[in-house]
Amino acid sequence: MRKPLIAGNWKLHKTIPEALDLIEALKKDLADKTDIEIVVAPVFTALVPVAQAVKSSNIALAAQNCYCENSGAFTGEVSPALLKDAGCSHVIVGHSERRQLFGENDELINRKLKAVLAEDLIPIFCIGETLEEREKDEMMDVLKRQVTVGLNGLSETEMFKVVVAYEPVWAIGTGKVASTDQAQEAHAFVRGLLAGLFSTPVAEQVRILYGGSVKPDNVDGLMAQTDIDGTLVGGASLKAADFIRIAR
Ligand code: G2H
Repeated sequence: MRKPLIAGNWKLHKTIPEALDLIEALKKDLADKTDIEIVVAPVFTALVPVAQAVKSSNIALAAQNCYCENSGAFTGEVSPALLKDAGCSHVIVGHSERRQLFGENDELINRKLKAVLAEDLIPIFCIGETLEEREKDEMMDVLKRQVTVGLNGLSETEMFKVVVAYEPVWAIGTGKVASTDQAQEAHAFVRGLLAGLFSTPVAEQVRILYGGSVKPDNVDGLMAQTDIDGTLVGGASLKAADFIRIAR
């Protein structure tokens, strides 16, 4: 019922020529893959050339971040309108690296989500607890706060467009993937939150991706879980062979 989505978050990696090499490899080997949605998120400077390269392919383009205003005196920021102009259809919002390294809080992330939706772009809304929060048994409180504040004020129609990504911070780039049970438990909890905050149809239709050290050798177990609808892949999305295997 929910079409799986696999997104590659290239983070701060790849020059334009490197990005184009990777995208050519993905286009070649994933052209027949129409039963899933494939999204890649290059650095800002590679968005326009990659947008040209994925035109008429089954690969969609995401930005890794944006600001919550479309124009004005906001030195160094990029807006949803400009990302759309560059060829993006998706934007990652609230990634834990933005939250932890750049001080983004739930309120700012909520404003960004609304700005992305106002441009008819699809937000990939990231949530997840830190190791300290998990060890203090606060995982559910943290996820509840992130979901409640992050999605505050969104209409049900807007919610159908949102993609949620659960990324436990302790599993990001560490090689420590959440067990399939841990991931399923968190995804089911988030789906329950969506039902309570919005409606059963929203909870049933919104895709919840798992992210955090997803690799070719752990993706099958994750994807077998009822509430895991795809993956947000960092490190393993930088190598064509790994990302292709994960997508397949
Ligand atoms: C989590 C993930 C992609 P990685 O940040 O968003 O990265 O797969 O390297 O843990």
